Amino acid sequence: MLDAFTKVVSQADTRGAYVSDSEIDALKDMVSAGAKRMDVVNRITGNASTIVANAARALFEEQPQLIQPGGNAYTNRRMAACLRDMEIILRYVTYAVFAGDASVLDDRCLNGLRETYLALGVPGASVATGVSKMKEAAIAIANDPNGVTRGDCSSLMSELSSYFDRAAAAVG
Ligand code: PEB
Repeated sequence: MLDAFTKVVSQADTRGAYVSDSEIDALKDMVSAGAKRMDVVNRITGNASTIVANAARALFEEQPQLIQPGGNAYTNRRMAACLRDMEIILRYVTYAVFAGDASVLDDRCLNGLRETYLALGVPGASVATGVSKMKEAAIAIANDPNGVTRGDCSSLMSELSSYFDRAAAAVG
């Protein structure tokens, strides 16, 4: 598992070179914007069950066959597994934001997930739709200017968004 720092070191090592000035500058920017990053993690973590529940509700409204007899979220057991899966994916997205790097999400959550869903007969495209719904909700919560010092969070929001897109693409 890498974070933004270990990734720069490992890439420099592969090149057999010193860490470059531009890489150091990029990491300096990341450190100076660290409070924003922690706020994003904190807000998503603190609202995780709302994000998951609303995204699942929206998914089932759009794809009611999932909760009808024979559907992949029919019976409490499958519904619980579905909500749990969404929560796991959201949690790994917060880890990636925290580390400033997607590797923890890739290696520990997404790797083999498509194959798992195929084997279980769970429709990956529906999971991907659920993930995009969590993305919208998480961005709305993380990007809310109220209650925090206002600043430019655009690059952090596109980073956050890229982790959800990565998760959706891995299963969809
Ligand atoms: C991935 N999901 C399920 C299982 C596993 C995962 C390994 C099988 C074991 C079990 O049932 O617990 N586990 C999960 C994950 C990680 C992990 C992400 C990452 C580290 O370790 N059903 C739907 C929706 C979708 C869904 C489309 C959005 O209708 C999910 C939620 N996942 C779903 C369902 C099951 C499941 C299991 C229904 C149960 C399938 C079954 O037993 O029939």
